Amino acid sequence: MTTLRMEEGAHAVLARNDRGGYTVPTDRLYPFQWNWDSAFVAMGFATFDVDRAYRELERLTEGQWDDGMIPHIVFHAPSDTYFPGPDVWGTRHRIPTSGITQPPVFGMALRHVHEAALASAITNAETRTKTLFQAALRSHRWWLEARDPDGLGLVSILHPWESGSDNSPAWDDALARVPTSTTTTIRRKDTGHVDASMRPRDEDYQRFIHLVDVYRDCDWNPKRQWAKAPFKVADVQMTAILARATADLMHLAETLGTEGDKAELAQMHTKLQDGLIRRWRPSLSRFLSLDLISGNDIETPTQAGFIPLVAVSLDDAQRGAVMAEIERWLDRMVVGVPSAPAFSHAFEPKRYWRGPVWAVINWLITDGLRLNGAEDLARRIEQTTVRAIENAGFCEYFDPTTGEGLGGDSFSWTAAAYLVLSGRNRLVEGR
Ligand code: 9WN
Repeated sequence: MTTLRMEEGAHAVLARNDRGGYTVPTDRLYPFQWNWDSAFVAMGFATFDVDRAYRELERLTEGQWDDGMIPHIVFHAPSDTYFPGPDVWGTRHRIPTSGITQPPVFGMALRHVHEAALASAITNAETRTKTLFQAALRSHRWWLEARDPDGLGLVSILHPWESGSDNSPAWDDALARVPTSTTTTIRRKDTGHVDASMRPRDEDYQRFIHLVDVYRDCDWNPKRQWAKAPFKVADVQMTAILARATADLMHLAETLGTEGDKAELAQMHTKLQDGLIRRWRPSLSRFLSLDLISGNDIETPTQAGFIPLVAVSLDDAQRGAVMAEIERWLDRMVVGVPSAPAFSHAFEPKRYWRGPVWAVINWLITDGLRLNGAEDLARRIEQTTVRAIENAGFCEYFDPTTGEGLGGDSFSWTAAAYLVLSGRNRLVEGR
């Protein structure tokens, strides 16, 4: 299919998943607004409809809590095709939301949308960006206060769903400590939409819901949750996204923020960068997350180890080592970067976050490679990602060994990734 037809297809996916100013990740499997999905989707919209891109972010902030947290799901309208729904979360915001969060791609998206607005000269852009900038700043403050109370310069997840890489082998040891008992009755819906062999196991769901039960019993109070959390991981992927988003807010603050905003953001940024730099492990050529309950480094190889490239400048030795390591992960793969490498004992090429490739993860990794001067490798990864989508369609994720499309189909963030990544490569190739 030609790039033009594919772009039309991507627009059609976004139109089909539009529920009135916000986009569901895909019909039925994920029938609400998800936090980081919407941030990527806003960047996709920005390639052809800047007003709609703003709407996506604005509708997400309808779910923002008074303490600044932007929840991982906003339940704008009821649906019975997903578990756990609002009744399980039992939160008390103006509109129903989940009680946990997701990677703060929001700030990255805001800069992207704002720049697209400047290029297309739409009206009210500055006012809209300023309002969203304040929402982002409040959410970043929440991150540092609620999720780095000890000042490590690393923010923690209290639930694997917060990472966005729910079923990652990186969480296996930490999650194994979480009991499987639940007070909530588990009624999975996901395996009615997607083959169970691609999804987390029942035992994982029991632990996921145990955590929800614990935090609901804390009334979703951040301090009580921090004290009670049976799962607490200082995550380098989350911290890197927060640091990158902070840098993007700093950029916006140059023209739209106060001196106070600028100073506050600069302080956050330095703290997060310092925290990340301390997580580099030369012997593994990756950055490692830290299990705050056991005190151990999480050495299990996953894509998260490369995400800090979006936020830190590597020295020459680090850059060479990371590039060689990514090449090793790409070896014999039809499409990379896999979420776990084929040489890992945990590798399952079709199961959620245990091997498959996500287009949005490649978007982050290639941004990071570019920021660190690895243009050729970035372009190669982007091109294989674009080709995988052209061959298999706008699937949720891809088997790295075959390129087969898996999970949900007509997926919003894959459509957004296509629009952004194919656009970049067209510019390079002059297609
Ligand atoms: C739980 C929506 C979301 C993504 C996550 C992905 C998956 C949900 C689930 O779908 O998570 O949040 O029920 O499996 O892991 O990254 O945001 O697309």
